[in-house]
Amino acid sequence: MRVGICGYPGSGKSTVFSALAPGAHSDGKGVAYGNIKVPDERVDRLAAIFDPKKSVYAEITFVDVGAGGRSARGAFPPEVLENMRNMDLLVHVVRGFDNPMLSEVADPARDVALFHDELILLDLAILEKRQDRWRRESRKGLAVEVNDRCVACLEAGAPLRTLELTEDEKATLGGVQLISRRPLLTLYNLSEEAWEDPATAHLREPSTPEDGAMSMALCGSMETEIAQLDPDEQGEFLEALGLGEPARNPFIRAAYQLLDLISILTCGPDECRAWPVRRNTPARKTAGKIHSDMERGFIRAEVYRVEEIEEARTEAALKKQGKLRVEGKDYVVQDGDVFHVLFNV
Ligand SMILES: Nc1nc2c(ncn2[C@@H]2O[C@H](COP(=O)(O)OP(=O)(O)O)[C@@H](O)[C@H]2O)c(=O)[nH]1
Ligand SMILES: [Mg+2]
Repeated sequence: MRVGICGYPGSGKSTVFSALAPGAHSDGKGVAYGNIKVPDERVDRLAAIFDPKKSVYAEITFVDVGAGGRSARGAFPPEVLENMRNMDLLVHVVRGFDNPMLSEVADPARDVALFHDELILLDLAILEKRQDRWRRESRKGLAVEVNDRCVACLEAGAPLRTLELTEDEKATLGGVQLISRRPLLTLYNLSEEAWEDPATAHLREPSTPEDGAMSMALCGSMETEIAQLDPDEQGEFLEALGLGEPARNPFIRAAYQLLDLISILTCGPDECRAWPVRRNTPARKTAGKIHSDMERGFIRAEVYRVEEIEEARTEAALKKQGKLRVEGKDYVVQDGDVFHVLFNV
């Protein structure tokens, strides 16, 4: 799962990125990668019971797609677009502070509208070309219908993520990389003054996801300071600022939600671990995320919940109580399932 941090030059992408993914690295082409561990108290609770050699949290890869130099406002250079197209989720960092390097004052609504229009026009250019070609060829069929519907959606000013498509309809768009279909997290990067200003309350409150999009806010400069502190200092600092947690936590939760991810857990004497899985993934495919042999040789899965092992203390006791559920390959795994795969290769 790759989350792309994008936005106009000087909006604070690099700042936000380093605050959220400390220890990130760059590929030397101006693109930075970093993995963020997803905080998950269920891993800690399992570790308290199994006392494993290590605990491993689920990770998501974040990519600073770069701004590709000081481009004209409202136009991303091709190499940045290419990066953006390869992401599973786009995070649009919106400038909510006055940047002395830029002549324009901060205007989050303006940048959100520009970005929105830019994505729509990019997709429209691709789909109109297809439409023209297929009309010339008098082509008919589902692909043509879907393409026409997409064009109509974009012409009405709506991004493609708002268009509901069946699996068959989606398949007709197979290789076409449409950027407005990607889920979108709008991240308002506010100055400290703006952060404290009651007038920005509507930006700060994380919105409920709708049509694959949501928004939240952070204060990039404050988060950078927080990220540089030791864990215990962080707690004090957050408290002094009236923050319950660093912005990276709600940020990761938002990304998880928009990517439609859940976590399943595995445990044993070696490790207790959380694994990100797309919602509605069947057991056998889930097993393949852990190891390809487990998918190939899948026999069955044994499943229980964290609170059940906390009560029973051992898996043997769980089994005796009949709480170790046996599930087949088509069982749809649920968030927080502790999952053991029995397999044979
Ligand atoms: N006041 C303030 N300045 C910020 C904030 N975030 C970034 N900046 C500054 O804005 C400038 C551009 O930030 P940068 O992260 O390089 O932007 P990018 O071009 O989008 O990667 C830098 O001088 C940052 O120090 C913020 O939240 N508040
Ligand atoms: Mg940058």
